[in-house]
Amino acid sequence: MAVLPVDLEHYRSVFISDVHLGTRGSRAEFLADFLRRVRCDKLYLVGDIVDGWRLRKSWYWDAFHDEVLRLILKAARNGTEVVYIPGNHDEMFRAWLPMGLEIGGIKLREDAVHETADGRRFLVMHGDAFDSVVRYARFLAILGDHAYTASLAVNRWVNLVRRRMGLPYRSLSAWLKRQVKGAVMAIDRFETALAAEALRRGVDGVVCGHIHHAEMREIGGVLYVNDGDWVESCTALVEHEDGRLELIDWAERNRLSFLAGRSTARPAARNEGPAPAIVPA
Ligand SMILES: [Mn+2]
Repeated sequence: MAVLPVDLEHYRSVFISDVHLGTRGSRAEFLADFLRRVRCDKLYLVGDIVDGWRLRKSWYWDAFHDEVLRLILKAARNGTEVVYIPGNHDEMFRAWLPMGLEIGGIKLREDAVHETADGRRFLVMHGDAFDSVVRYARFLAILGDHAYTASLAVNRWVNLVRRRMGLPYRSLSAWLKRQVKGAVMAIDRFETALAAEALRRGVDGVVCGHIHHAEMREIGGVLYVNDGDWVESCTALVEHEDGRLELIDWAERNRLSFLAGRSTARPAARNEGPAPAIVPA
């Protein structure tokens, strides 16, 4: 391994997903920071990197979105093996899978099997194929207690209005509580379904994304790993030289604030190039 400048980190492999480039929600500036400071032998893009659904409605693209693509292409050029596994938001690339397409050194794959340095085999897939088990709005699980607390206040107002209209009392907070519980159960079903798929394929674990919920835990004898997202959190899965897997929260580690106003400044040291080809006319 080459000696790196002090501020660069090297990993055997890196897994990221759910970046949703092309939407305002994408924390592309944080991901660009991550990609600038991390080097790896293998980079897995585990789906929903570009949000193609939004191509039909609104499209958001700034210099940081540009920077993310530029850094990924640069990594591929500099010897990182880049594997792109499309998700449901970038499913337009799935149509090209049978071609075995390779763009700018980036290999397009439906899924992959990654072998760690310590010999464990992991199925790598986005995970939306198991959507049927996720029936609840995922965000409710994240809101959790806050939603419940907020609902108590809303509940008072709703029922005040209902009483004035001569309608019977209805507990909104009880309804919300059921929804949150349902969402937590849905996440659990998703995780269990992916672990079962790993078991079915005879591998030691699974690495996926899709539900924006970073996690690493053993389920039924296999290791379930979700690399999280770059919208609600800034998480990546890394594999150390010895094969050890670790979830990294880039925002937390670097004290990057989600509350800080989104910088409109263009990233430094960036060459003004043509707009990316995927920007619609
Ligand atoms: Mn997805």
